[in-house]
Order: sequence, then C-alpha cells, then structure tokens
Amino acid sequence: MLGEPGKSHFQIDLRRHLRGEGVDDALVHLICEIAEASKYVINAVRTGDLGVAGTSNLYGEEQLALDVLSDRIIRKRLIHSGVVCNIASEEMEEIFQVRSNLKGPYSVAYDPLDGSSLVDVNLAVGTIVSIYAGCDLLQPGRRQVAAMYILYGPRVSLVYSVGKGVHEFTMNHLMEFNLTRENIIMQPSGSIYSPGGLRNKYSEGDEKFIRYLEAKGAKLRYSGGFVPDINQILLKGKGLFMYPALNGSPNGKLRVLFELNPMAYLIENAGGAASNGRIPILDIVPEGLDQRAPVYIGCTEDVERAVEYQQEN
Ligand code: AHM
Ligand code: MG
Repeated sequence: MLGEPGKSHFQIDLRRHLRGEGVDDALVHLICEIAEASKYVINAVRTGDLGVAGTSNLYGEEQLALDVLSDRIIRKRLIHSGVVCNIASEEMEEIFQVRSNLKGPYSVAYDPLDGSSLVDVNLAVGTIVSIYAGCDLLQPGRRQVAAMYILYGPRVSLVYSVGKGVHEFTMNHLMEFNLTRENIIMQPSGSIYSPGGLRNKYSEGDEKFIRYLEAKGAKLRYSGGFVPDINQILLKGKGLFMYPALNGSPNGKLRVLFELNPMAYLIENAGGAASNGRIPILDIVPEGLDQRAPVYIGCTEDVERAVEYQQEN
C-alpha cells in the first residue's frame, strides 16, 4: 500500500502505483497507454462537434460520432503499445488482430465511450476496459488480469484493479492521474439503487425485488450511464445496479465482454458481487463478442437478495 489514510496522495501517479503493486512492465505500459488515450477521448468529448458519423462539418470534413472517434483513439494506442495481441471493441464487429504482435502478452476488450448518447445532454460517460493475458478474449471474466474504467464527469477519474484492491486516480490540471482513493471497499448492504431498463417489462421477481429495496429505504440513483452509476455505487460503497432481463429482451442490454466483466471484476475486488441472477457474471463462459446478460451488481447482500427473488419466481 502506497497511500496512507488521511494523507494527501497527490504525489502518487498511476505508473508509480502500478509499479508499487508489483505489476509487470508490459501491463504497466498497457494501462498507462490507455490512460494516455483517455486524455484525447476527454478532449473529444469536451470540445468535439456533436456530429453524426458519416456527415460533414462546416468545412466539408467527415465528422465522426464521438464513440467512433474514441474507438479509433484507443485502438491506435493499443496497436502501437507493442504489448497487445488481440483487440475487441464494442464498436467493432470482429476481433482485431495486431499483426505486428501476434503473440503479444495481453489482449484487450473495451467499450470506448459507454453511454455516448448522454453527451448530447451533457451527462457523464466513460471508457470501460478488460485485460486478459495472452490472445484469447473469449474467456470467463474471472481470468481477467486487470480491469479499469475512466469516467468523464465534472472531473476525470480512473479506477483500476489488477486483482489486489481497487484504486481511484483523478486527473489534475496537467492531465496526470494521481491517486485519490486506495483499496476501495464496499459495505455488505447498500442504500442506493440504479435500476436500468423499463420497469413495466420487469419480471415478477424483479418487481418484488424493487419493492423490497424501496421498503428498506434505498434511494433511487440512476443516470443512464453505466460508468457513473457503477462509480457512485463503488465509491459510496453501498448500492446496487441492475439491468435485468426484460420482457422481449431475456438477456437485458449490457454486454458481457465490454461492460459486465470489467465492472464485475472491479466490484468483486472491492468486496461486492455481480450475478446474472443465476451465476456470478465472472463465471459466464462467453460464446460471442456481443453476448449480453442480465446483471445485478453491487453490495453482496443486495445481490444475493436479487438472486433469491429470481429463483423464487
Ligand atoms: P451503450 O453501450 O450503447 O452506450 O449502452 C450502454 C448504456 C449504459 O451506459 C446504461 O447503463 C444503459 O445503456 C442504459 O440503457 P437504456 O437507457 O437504453 O435502458
Ligand atoms: Mg456500452
């Protein structure tokens, strides 16, 4: 542990922290490259045209939607990192093989700009990243060697885990990420809840679960952005996010590879839990890149209760 409780952490930057955790050089490099890429993504989010992909701007240049632009920014960085074998992105239909590095030590699945439609209404969005050793991306999330997200809100923050605790860094005026919270821990039971999807399409079990949460006095906290919603639950240490199966969408909305696995890894490493209503998210064996699953993620007791309501109904 590098930070001391109650003391200012602003001298500890991301690279130093990773090294202090004993992370190997290639993974330190990879995580720092993604952090570098996020500086360009936040610049695009803050100042870019809110254009639609395929249209032209005033000067006749092709405009890229922010999610497409963010994808290119991150992919380019990964390709040139020299340590990446395969890349999967929510914006790409197929796995991208880095030809110059067919045996690279790591592979990365990422959602470059989750919740990108929220930029139009100036709400927070984020990048979500999942990292595996070797070239196989279709593995259960439990085999991730690292996961992280970058939240583009009023401030930019980065939360990562390499399986030894969960740590938050905040971008300073020089665009450096400095440690702000180390070893984030979740409480067993929560007092906020973020329910995604249409409630009139919830199953009976989910409806009863929501009534249970309301009866226990949980407050509704839902922004419609997975990254800020999870960030709130993780940092406050008490809450639950769900995007359940809906009538007509039995697998919910969120994707296992790009959204659920990395968040489940972070939440489990902070002492929380994540389930699809039957098994832990991290034990799902993915069959395809765009596989989706229902999700209940957050404080352990709340997730257990959600699973009970599923099984009873
Ligand atoms: P996206 O990957 O297309 O941006 O969708 C993911 C987002 C999440 O951020 C959020 O939790 C969820 O979709 C909300 O979906 P909806 O408002 O459609 O129910
Ligand atoms: Mg997404």
